[in-house]
Amino acid sequence: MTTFTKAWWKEEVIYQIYPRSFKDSTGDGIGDLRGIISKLDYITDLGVDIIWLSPIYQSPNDDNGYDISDYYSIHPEFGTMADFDELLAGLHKRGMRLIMDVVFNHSSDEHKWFEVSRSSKDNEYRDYYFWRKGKEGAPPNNWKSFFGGSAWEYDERTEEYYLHLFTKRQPDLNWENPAVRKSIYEILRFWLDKGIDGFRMDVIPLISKRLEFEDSPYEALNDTIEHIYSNGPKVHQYINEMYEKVLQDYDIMTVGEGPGISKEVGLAYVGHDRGELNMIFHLDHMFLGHGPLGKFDPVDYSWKDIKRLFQEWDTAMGESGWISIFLDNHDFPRLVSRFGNDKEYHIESAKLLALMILTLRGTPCIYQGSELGMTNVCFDYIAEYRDVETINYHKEFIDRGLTTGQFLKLVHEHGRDNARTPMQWNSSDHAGFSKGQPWINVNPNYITINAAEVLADTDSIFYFYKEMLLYRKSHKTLIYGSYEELVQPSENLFAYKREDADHEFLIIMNHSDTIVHFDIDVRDFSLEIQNISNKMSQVLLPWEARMYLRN
Ligand code: ISL
Repeated sequence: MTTFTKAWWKEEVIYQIYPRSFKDSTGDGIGDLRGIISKLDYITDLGVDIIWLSPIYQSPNDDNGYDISDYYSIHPEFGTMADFDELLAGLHKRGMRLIMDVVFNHSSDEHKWFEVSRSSKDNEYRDYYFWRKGKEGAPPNNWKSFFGGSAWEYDERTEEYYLHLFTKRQPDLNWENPAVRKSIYEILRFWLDKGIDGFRMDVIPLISKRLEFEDSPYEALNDTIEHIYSNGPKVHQYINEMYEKVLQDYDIMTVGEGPGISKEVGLAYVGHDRGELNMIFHLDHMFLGHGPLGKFDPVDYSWKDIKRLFQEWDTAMGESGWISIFLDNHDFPRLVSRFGNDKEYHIESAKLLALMILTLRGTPCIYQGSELGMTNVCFDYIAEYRDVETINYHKEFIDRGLTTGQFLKLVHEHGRDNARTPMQWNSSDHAGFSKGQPWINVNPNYITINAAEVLADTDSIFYFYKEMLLYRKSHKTLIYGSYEELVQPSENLFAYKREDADHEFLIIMNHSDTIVHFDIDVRDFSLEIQNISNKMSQVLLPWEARMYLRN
C-alpha cells in the first residue's frame, strides 16, 4: 500500500492571496498588507494552514508584480517591511505559515541589474541577461512571448536584442552566469532569515535556456513551451545547486510553478531523493482547452481528459513525488465558472469542486474567493481590463482583423482578470474591499456573492470548505492513502478510491447538469460527506458529490 514519507507540507493546505485584490486598508483602491492583517481571523476561521502571497516586492507593475525591480523591498502600495513582519508574526501566532512568491526567470526592466546591463556592451551586468545580435534586421529566432509578439526586443543603445519570454519589460535572467545565481541565493536567504516558511517559484522550468537559440519547429505555443522553453539542459543542476546552497538549511516547503513540466519529467523536479523541490504546480489540466495559439484560441475538452490527467499524474508521481492540487489561481478563470456551473448549480458545483481539491492526492491550494463561490466577470468594455496579457492579445486580434466584441467573448471565458477582481467582503460599496475606487472593477455579483453572506449561512460554500478542511486534517488516508480512479460508464462521473491500511474512502461526483446513476457498490460504506441532500442510493443529482467511508 503506501510507504510515503510524512511531511507537514503534505498535510497542510495552501491558501493563495493575490494581495492587490484581497483587502485595501488605505482607500487607494489597491489591496495591501495591513488589509491582509485585518483579515487574519477570517483566514484562521476558514481553517487553511499556509498562505502563499503573490509578489509584494518593488515593481513597476507591468505584470502586477511578476516583474520585480527590487527583491529586497516591499512595494509602498502594499505597505512597509514593518507591516510584512507584523503579518508574518500574526500568521505564526495563529499557527499558520507564509510562503513567498519568487520570480527569478526574469526581473523587471527597471531592476538596476538590467538598467546597467543595457547601458553598454561591456559592463559587469551585461551577462545577467541574454543579449544577441539580430538576423538580417530581424530577431535572433522565431520565439514568441507568452504574452504575444516576439520574445526578443531590440535595444537601440547597444544595437542588440534581449530575450524576454514574457513582456518586454520582463527580461530573462541568465542563470548560466554564476554571479546571477549567487545574487538569487542571497535573496532567498534574506527572506528565509526573516523566518518565512517557503517559496512558490515562478516558471521554474524556464530558467535554463537552450543556448543555441534555434527556431522553434512547433506551431502550437504549448509545444514550444514544453520542448523549447522549459526543461532546458541545466535546469536540474541549477535547482539542485539552489537546494544545496540554500534551501536544505531550512525547514521549509518549495513549490515550483511549471508550464511545460509534463508527467514524463515531473519526478525529476520533485523526486524525494533529488534534492530539488518539494512539489510542483503542473499546468496540464489548466492548459486543457488551449489551442495552437494559446488560451485565446480555445479547443474542446471534456471531463474524460481531466480525469485521465489526474490518474496519469498520480501514477507518474507514485510513492516518490508530490504535486499540488488546484483548479484555479490568479492566471486562470474562476474554478466554479470553468469546471462547475456558476449559474443554475452555483453552490452545488462550488462545493463539489471543494470536495475534489481536498480529496485528490497532493497538497490542496485554494485561491482567494473560491470559498465564497466567486465567479468569472464579464466586463462590457475592453478598457475595464487591466491584465497585460489581455491588452497585448487584444492588439494582436485587432491586427488580425477581428473585432473587440469577438475578443471580449474569449476574455470573459479565459482572461486572467476573471480571477483578479477584488475579494467580495460584503454588499457595501466596492464590495467592502476598499473605501476608494478599486484598481479593477468589482464583479457586480458582489451584492449576493460575498463573505458576509456565506458567513451568515451555515449551509454555505464557506462552511463546506471549513468542514472539509477539518475532515482532511483528521483523516490521514486522504493525505497519504493511495489513489485509484473507479472508471464509470458516464463520462461526467468522477469516482475514485483513497485507501491505506486503516481506511478506505470512495469519492463519487457528478460533474453535470443531469441526474446520473453510478455503478459502485457502497453497501459496506457509510456516507460521510454530501453536498446536496438526496436519499436515492445509486443516483446522483446534478453536481452532487459524496464521500463514503468503509465501515
Ligand atoms: O496564464 C498563463 C498565460 O496565459 C500562463 O501560461 C502563465 O503565464 C504561466 O503559467 C506563468 O505564470 C507565472 O509567470 C508569469 C506571470 O505573469 C504569472 O502571473 C505567473 O503565475 C510571468 O512571471
